[in-house]
Amino acid sequence: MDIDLEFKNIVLLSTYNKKNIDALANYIESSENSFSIIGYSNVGKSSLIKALFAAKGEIVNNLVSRTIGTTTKPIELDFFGTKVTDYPGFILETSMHNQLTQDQLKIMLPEKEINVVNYQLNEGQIVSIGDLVHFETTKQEENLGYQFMFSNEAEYHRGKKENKDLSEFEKIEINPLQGAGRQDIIISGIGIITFQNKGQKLTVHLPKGVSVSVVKSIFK
Ligand SMILES: Nc1nc2c(ncn2[C@@H]2O[C@H](COP(=O)(O)OP(=O)(O)O)[C@@H](O)[C@H]2O)c(=O)[nH]1
Ligand SMILES: [Mg+2]
Repeated sequence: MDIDLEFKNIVLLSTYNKKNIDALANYIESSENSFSIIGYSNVGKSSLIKALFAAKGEIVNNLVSRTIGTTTKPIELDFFGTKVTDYPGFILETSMHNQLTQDQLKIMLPEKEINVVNYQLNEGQIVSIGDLVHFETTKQEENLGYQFMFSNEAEYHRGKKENKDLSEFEKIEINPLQGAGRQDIIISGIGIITFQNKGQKLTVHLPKGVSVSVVKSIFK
């Protein structure tokens, strides 16, 4: 589905740090329009609505949860005379989210700012994250480090590839962007692995159907 949307008035918000929440609450309250809160699952749509009400001294319960799919149908709310609708989130078909049990989601969806985990990897070694993502590289001339950004609760293991049964997983060869430089491997819905492109071959093994993309690193 193609939707021709134009962005106007982009405002950065933080529900937890209360950044710009009061201003948005005032804007919505005094507007003649109605408002739809839309976006991917678990990005904080319902929390935002809760914070907007809180900014006006009202408590709304039962909107927010860590589990995906809490908001299952649009919920229309009356924000002091303005209609505000909380929508269910979108989940990409190829997101890891679709593969995880509720218990795994609790571990793999970050609650806090992520601590970057650094590993040097030699050929024949594999780094596994939460037994969901398995990452390996071929021999490289320099000793390169790889940075892993996943939930702080995720368990990491580094071990020999031959000790690992990867038959249940789909093997994906990473195609780096042309040229050297720092690049990010984005594993849909769950995390990022950052690397320096030195011509080494990189492979990830993922549950079947999860997509991977490579972008110029968004990190400095
Ligand atoms: N760190 C952080 N977590 C947030 C923030 N807003 C929401 N969350 C958490 O993200 C999870 C999903 O929030 P929710 O509002 O239900 O997302 P929704 O699926 O988009 O409606 C919950 O565990 C929230 O506590 C925020 O500003 N900062
Ligand atoms: Mg919600």
